[in-house]
Amino acid sequence: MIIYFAGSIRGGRDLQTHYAALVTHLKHAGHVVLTEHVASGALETDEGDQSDAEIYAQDIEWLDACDIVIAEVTVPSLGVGYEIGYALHQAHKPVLCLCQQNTNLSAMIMGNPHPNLQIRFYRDMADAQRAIERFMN
Ligand code: 6IA
Repeated sequence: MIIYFAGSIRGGRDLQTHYAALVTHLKHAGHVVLTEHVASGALETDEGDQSDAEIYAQDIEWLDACDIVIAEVTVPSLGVGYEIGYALHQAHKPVLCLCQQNTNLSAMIMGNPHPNLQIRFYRDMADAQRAIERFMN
């Protein structure tokens, strides 16, 4: 599968190691992850050379091209929220939101009844990986 992985960048990088573990898991399972940079440990110091307009255009192109979106939504991020809305309502892609247990997740995600949206709260990485497998099946 071609996967768009979404995770907080300017919203905060507290869970970067979780993003990296999830992206590694997806790649080991044979999937293509279009957005590997979201999991990069170097992003805090080096955002790269792209302008914001170029980043936006590239990400929209990838959202249109992917098979599914997997979003780690524990750390609130305007960009991730926008991507989820775009994926569901414009690109018509299935979206899995993964969230650590005991997170006060936004009502705009929790309350969205869209049939292509699944939200799963996880205890640990193994639990998150099981949620991904169930979503893909
Ligand atoms: O509002 P945030 O920055 O937290 O939004 C994060 C989300 O927006 C991620 O899921 C990304 O898909 C997207 N996004 C935000 N910034 C970038 C970015 N910056 N590059 C690609 N996607 C981004 C520069 C990164 C660098 C490696 C060139």
